[in-house]
Amino acid sequence: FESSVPEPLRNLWKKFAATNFSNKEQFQKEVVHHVETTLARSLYNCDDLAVYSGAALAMRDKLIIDWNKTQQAHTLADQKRVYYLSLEFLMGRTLDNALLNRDIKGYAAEGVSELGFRMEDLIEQEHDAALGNGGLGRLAACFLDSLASLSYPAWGYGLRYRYGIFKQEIIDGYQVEVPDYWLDFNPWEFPRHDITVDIMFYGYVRRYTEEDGSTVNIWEGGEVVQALAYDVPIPGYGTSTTNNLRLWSSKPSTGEFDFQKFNSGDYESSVRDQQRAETISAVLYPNDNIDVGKELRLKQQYFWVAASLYDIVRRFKKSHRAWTEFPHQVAIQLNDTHPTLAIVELMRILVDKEHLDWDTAWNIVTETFGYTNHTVLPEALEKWSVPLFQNLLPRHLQIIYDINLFFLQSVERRFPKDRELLGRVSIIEESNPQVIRMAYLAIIGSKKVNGVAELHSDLIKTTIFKDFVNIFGPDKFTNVTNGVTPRRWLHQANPQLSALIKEKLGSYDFLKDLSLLSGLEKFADDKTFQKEWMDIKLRNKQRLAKYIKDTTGISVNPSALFDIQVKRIHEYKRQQMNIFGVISRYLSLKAMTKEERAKQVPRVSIFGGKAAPGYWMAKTIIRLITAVSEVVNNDADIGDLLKVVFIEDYNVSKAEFLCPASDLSEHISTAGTEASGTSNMKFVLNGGLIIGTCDGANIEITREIGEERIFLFGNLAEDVEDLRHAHRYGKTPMDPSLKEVCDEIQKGTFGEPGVFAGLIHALTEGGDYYLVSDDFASYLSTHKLVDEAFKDTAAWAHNTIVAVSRMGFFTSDRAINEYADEIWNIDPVKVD
Ligand code: AZC
Repeated sequence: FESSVPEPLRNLWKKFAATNFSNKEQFQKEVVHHVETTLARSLYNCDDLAVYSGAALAMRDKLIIDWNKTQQAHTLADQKRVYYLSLEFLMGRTLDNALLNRDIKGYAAEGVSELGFRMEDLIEQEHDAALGNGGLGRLAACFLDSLASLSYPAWGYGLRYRYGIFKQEIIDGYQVEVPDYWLDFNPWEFPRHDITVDIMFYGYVRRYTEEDGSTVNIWEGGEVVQALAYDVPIPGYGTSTTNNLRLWSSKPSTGEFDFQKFNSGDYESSVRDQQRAETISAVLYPNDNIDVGKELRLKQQYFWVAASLYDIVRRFKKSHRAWTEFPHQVAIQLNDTHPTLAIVELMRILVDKEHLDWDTAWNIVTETFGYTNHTVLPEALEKWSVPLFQNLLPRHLQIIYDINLFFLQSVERRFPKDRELLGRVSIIEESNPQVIRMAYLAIIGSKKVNGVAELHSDLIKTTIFKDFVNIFGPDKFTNVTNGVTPRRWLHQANPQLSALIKEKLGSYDFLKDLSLLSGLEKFADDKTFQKEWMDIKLRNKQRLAKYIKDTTGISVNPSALFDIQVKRIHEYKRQQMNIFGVISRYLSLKAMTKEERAKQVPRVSIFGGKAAPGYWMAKTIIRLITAVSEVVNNDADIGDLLKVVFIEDYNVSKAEFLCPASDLSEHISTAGTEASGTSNMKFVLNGGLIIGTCDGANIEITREIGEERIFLFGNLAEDVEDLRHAHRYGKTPMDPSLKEVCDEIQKGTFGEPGVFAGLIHALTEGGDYYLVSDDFASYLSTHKLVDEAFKDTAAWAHNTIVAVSRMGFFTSDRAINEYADEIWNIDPVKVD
């Protein structure tokens, strides 16, 4: 270690080394101290928010000591590290998670209670850190938890958005977006005013010949913006390893103002320049699974990637190793194609700045990167217009052209007679304007490419990336099925269930080794255990019922079957099919006699999720759900037999109380469209069953828990193409039950039918691209099976217990170990 403190004086530092609380009294002291000093409040001027803040600051102090220890241990160990580059980290709240991961929630809760507050209320004060859209961002957050819990030397790199994903309000049944300004108080980050990087955009490339005859390219003359680091400690569970998530914030590089302009009286324009710089990290793009191709987004990507690589390279250079050692010290994982520019930027650093020859640089690069693909949806695959790129990143475009040239030359040597192949695999698509296919660049520049569930990884190999499997061979392509962290998604979200499992298994070891859940299976028929199990489910449903009552005014019966679909609203995820199914159920209930109705299983259909602000069809789906709920919930014939609820502003902290409260959750994407899904795992882990299609991780969940415990329905991925074809040629009559539903909508039962015309059109003239009609009959009949199954409480309890006992595979710890062994080649580092 380099230290500015001379040896003899270090003892004083050691004597006064920061310590932190390790029991209730010390914790209370820290809380009071922070409330009175950091927050300048007092006993007489104190509320939940102030005490939350005091507790959070106390916890932060504790984490930062471990964070320091961890960074020192990692530096000393001098082992290979992994850097996880993700534009999204959907972290949710931190206090509860940190207390649980450090196993001090017990005394902390007692401590605040003695101070006159309730830990549950304090936790509720925290703003979600919502720097992500959906699955991709939440996966990154689960991975950080696992990396730390498994003691891997790892860093996350992302952007510190001033505005996270918008908050959703429902006004008159429609989604309204409200900005999410979350930084007024964020105790979990540390600004690193000493860690800044200048990042350039625009400019031009100057080429000159050195004395030795070599050509050098210099990118210069552009606009410079500064990246400032903010560090967020990530505590592992059952270890003191506390990793770092580094988020970059953008600032003008010349300080606050351009003083020249300021002094000459051009005040407004100097402020404008400042705002222009700050705009880069201002807002998260609110699109899930769709690429919009805006210049500012490309700026965000380069800004973040360039700052992160500068940081990674700086750290590597401290070790004074040869450049060829780089891949032995550094693995970089690209979370989707958003950080693909890192491949190009590392080439630029190695060739233009470090003067390595192209081939040596390229070998280093292609040994360093891994690329994870999260979707096969064509509209989500990133493509950047060449003219836009040329203007913003002229040198990078040249490098991409060279990468492409050498790649195509090698392809031509191996497949000499296949001109079409060259066009198909070129990084540049010959459209007008030309575009850069980022996924192809990511594949060519990476050592390994992985999908996120078995079916998805097979699909990318046989469809969108087929040619690349031919070129590189199958070993470059692999699968790592997603997982979720059991710390947040079982222990934190469902403390009662976690405690019951602990009682049966003897310890909380299952939170570190989820396969230990298998020990539950032998209790699946134990009546007392079943009762305790179902009682917990009921309490979780009661809590949700209370929340629904408080927030929407709708009364739901906690003993009804709770049927939940929460995720981003997207046509491929088919919330429209769910609400059509609800309408169909409503119509059949209406047609029944009183006696028949009395035999039905009461249902609560719960929806939640955000629509991208520009996604009109998704917004129409929300409107249909709210319109149906207005009608059904107020129909006296129906009463408790059917209630429809839309939960406003679905986010991580809401997912935490929704997952434990489901009997049934819906994962009903058109087969072959949902790469994995991860909420399916969370719901089953919390003792719910699934209705789903043969898609994504549903298939592996079925393999693990047994097909008698999952309600699968619908067409298979392999049939989708033919079915779509049949629709295009008008050969598929609409399913009669669906026709009935459409007629009812068009009759105006749910309000002005014109509002929903787009939804109906998509099913008819639109060609039913998502095959709602094809799957509808099987969807409805499978829901009937669910109703039947739910009547047999003992069998239901048995099945949910067995299912939970077989969910060990779906921990993100397993996923991270697979990445570590098969892609990154990294080992854990013990932190004392
Ligand atoms: C999502 C997939 O849609 C989802 O199926 C998967 O579980 C999740 O990633 C994590 O792998 N994809 C995205 O959120 N976004 C993109 C661009 O794929």
